[in-house]
Amino acid sequence: MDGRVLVFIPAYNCEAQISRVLRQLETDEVRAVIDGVLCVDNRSTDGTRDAAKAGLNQLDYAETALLHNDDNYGLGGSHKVAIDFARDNGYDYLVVLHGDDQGSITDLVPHLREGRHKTLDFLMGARFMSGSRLEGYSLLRTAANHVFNLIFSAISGQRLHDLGSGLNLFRTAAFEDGFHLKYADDLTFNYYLILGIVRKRFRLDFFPLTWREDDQVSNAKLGRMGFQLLRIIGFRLFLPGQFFAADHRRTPRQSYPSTRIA
Ligand SMILES: Nc1nc2c(ncn2[C@@H]2O[C@H](COP(=O)(O)OP(=O)(O)O)[C@@H](O)[C@H]2O)c(=O)[nH]1
Ligand SMILES: [Mg+2]
Repeated sequence: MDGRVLVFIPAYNCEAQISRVLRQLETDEVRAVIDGVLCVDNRSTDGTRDAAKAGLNQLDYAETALLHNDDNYGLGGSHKVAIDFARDNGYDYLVVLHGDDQGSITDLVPHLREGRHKTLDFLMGARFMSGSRLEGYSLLRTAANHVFNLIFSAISGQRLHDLGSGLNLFRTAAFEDGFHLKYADDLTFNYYLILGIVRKRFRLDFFPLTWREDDQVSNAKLGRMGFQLLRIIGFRLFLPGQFFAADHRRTPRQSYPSTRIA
């Protein structure tokens, strides 16, 4: 197939949900637009690895892989592992689908079928645009997200409908110069990424998705994330040159080694 697509599933302590996420990939509809599946276990302390292995075994794809990070690299660090894997294994696009089953790949499938990604560098899922649906989100959380989206949009001069959902598509070649490598390795990685995408004038668009919160534990606590967002906004606004040159990681690393266990 022209333009090979890899689904990357970041997973950390989502034993209860990872099998459901992998089952999403079993249908013919999904298999028609996806070429390979990669699960990156970020040193889970529960049964995530075994559940992922069993779920991957049920899938019928040309390639499935399970990587175990050599250290806990966070969600951002796991993205860096997956981007390396996609590049090294000849995938042109990387779909990120969070391992805790809050989103559905079926929201992206029609866009892949239409080939919309081929005219873009980044096609990002959005929880806060016309057509999106939120299940189990508090009013406060939704309102806070809208406010931050508006601030980031004003800074960017471009409408941004989400700063970091758990279902996104990246063109692998966009990362060739390593612009993402110094972005934070934790849950804030996406905030840096979206600012980097705008700055580098990549072709970016959004699609609406349904996002649920039922049996998942949300680690992106509103207060802490709000504080981190304000820091990023201040830094980006007042010291833009330094912002894009700085290393935003708590633990700077030369590389992000992982071990293939399946
Ligand atoms: N919290 C957390 N999630 C990680 C980590 N590494 C990978 N993940 C995965 O990243 C995704 C998003 O994390 P989550 O805690 O659910 O954040 P939230 O949904 O934004 O509240 C989930 O699929 C996790 O399994 C990590 O070090 N910490
Ligand atoms: Mg989550």
